[in-house]
Order: sequence, then structure tokens, then C-alpha cells
Amino acid sequence: MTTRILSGIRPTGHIHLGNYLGAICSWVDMLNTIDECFFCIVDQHALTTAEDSKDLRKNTLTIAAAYIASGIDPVKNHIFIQSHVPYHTELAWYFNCITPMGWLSRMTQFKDKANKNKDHTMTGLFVYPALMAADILAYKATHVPVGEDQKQHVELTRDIAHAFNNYVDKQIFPLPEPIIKKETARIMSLRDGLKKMSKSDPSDYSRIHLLDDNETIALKIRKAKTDAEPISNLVSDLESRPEAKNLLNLYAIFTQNSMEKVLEEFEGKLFSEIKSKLSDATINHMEPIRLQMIKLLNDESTLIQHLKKGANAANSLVEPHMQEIRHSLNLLLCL
Ligand code: AQP
Repeated sequence: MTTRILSGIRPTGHIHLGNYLGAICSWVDMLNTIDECFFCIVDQHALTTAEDSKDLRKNTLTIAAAYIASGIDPVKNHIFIQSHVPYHTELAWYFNCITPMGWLSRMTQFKDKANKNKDHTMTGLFVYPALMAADILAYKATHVPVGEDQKQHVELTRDIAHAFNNYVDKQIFPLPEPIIKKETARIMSLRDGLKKMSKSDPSDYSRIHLLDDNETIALKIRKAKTDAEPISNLVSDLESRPEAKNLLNLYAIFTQNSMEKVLEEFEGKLFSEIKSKLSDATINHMEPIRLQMIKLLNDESTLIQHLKKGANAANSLVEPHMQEIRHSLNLLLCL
């Protein structure tokens, strides 16, 4: 069976280190082991939170630049915009018709986001996971690399695939596997080690943006919340120190060391020293990506050509799948 990845990012707010490490880096790691890779910029999902739609065009191009600058070759792989492939919303409708409301009500992201805006919770936010299932299953994707927060949605996608296959009594969809890399599964906020780093956090100091310059990165790390204790050499001691754990974990990722090695290096040291070394390691890793993103964003027409090529490939793959799906639903086909 052909192995195929489908994953994406919502073009909302500022793309940050959590999106980069939790999603994009695990995509890059898998490029050589998977037959076909499709990376989407899920602009229609951005519409589920109305405040995000005003900068949609700019954010869409920034995400495309981030994918390419991080190492996804747009010629060998397919980078495209969700709204350029209308089959996603068609398939989402079919899924809405076979997905119990109880399944969608259990989604923790829906509960969190709906709670923040109780008087203005729109239907789109509620059915978002059915559209995400369509994003993945339209391609018959076999693997979905995501951060930990999206695991529940990928599990729901498997349930929807299974329910649809049963409904039409045919194995149309494979059950896609979520791929979640332990060390980068959940990058935490720099202001609160119990909250994930997130685009919607009101504080810019909670996250490092991919377009932050070196001084801003250093400042955000200097201002990151910590505690007063020096570091011990026991990994288990970090369980009660979420902010320390997050910073040390970032250092371990950027220096490609184990947490044990990092604790050995910093045992007895104060946070001023740790933060200074973390700043250097982060800047070292992120600066070439930022510079490449800026270069790509300055050549918008080339970026748009890549996105058109990606949309053509996506539409060509999905079109016959949709015919099979419509046929399985007994829709009258006149083509
Ligand atoms: N903090 C994180 N750590 C690891 N992975 C993360 N991801 C997001 N935050 C972290 C992963 O990034 C991918 C794209 O996410 P998204 O933009 O589609 O939606 P999200 O998960 O809701 O991301 P944000 O940044 O938190 O946005 P808002 O604040 O708008 O909700 C996914 O694979 C996600 O797991």
C-alpha cells in the first residue's frame, strides 16, 4: 500500500515554535520514509475563529514560506491551500451526515474554544473535526504527524473512517495513524509551563514566533517564567517544575541531547546561564529559517506558483476518490 502523509496548520496569528517543533519538524523527519507527502494550509479552519480571518491572506503565505524554509521541498512534495481543493468541504458534508453529535461534543478543543466565547459559538467550530477528517481521508492518508493537542481529532478521524466504511459497506478509507514525537509533542508557553504554546494566547511573550528576530528571541527567553531553585541532575525533579522542564526540553531539542545530558551540563546552575545558552541554541537553529522565510515572502509570485502546483496535484489525487465516495453513497453520477 502507498504510504501517504497529510497534515496542516491553520493560518491564524503568528506561527510559533510549538507549530514548528510539534508539526513541521516531524513532517521533515518523515519525508524520506513516506511515498507521498501533502502539506496543507488549512485556511477554511481559520474561519472557525472569526477574529483570525482579517490577516488570512498574509498568514497563509507566511505558513507556506515556513514549510519551505523548514526543509519541505515544494517540488518533490505537495504544499497547497485547503480552499483550493473544494472536495474537502464536500466530503466534510458527507461526514456531517454520518457523525453523531455526541462524538463532536466530546472534543476538548471545541469545549475550550467554545468556553472562551460562549455567546458566539458558531456551527463551524463544532463541525471543525469533521472537516479535519475530510482533509485527511480525501487523500486516503495513512499517517498524520501532529502535536499532542490534535491526537483526539485524529482518533475521531479514524472513528469517522470506520463509521463511513460500515455505512457504505465497503473499505473506502484506511484508518490513518497519528504520528506524535514524544519530545516535541507539547511545547509549553514561556509564561505558564502548564499551558501549551499557542497562537491564540494574548501574550506575545508566551511564544517564539518563526519571524522573531534574534533580539526578540533573546528577550522572550530572558523574560520566560522560571523558579528560584538551581537545577538538580534528576529528571523526575522536573515534574513539579513545568517552566524549567519546558526550557530544558527546548535546549535538549536544539542541541540534540538527551534530558539526562542536559541536566548533567546544568546541574547546580542558575537560570541566567541556562537562558543565555538556550537563546544561543534557539537563535542558531531558527535564524536561517527566518532569513529564508523572509526571502520567500519577498518573492510572492514564486510562492503562489508552488501553491498552484500543490493544488493541482491535490485535486488530481482526490478527484477519483470523490467519484468512488459519491458512487458508494448512491448519488447519481452523470459524468
Ligand atoms: N504547543 C505546541 N506544541 C506542539 N505542537 C503544537 N501544535 C500547535 N501547538 C503546539 C501543532 O501544530 C499543528 C498546527 O496547529 P494548528 O494551527 O492547526 O492548530 P492548534 O493546534 O490549535 O495550534 P495553536 O498554535 O495552538 O493555534 P490556536 O491558538 O489558534 O488554537 C498541529 O499539529 C498541532 O498539534
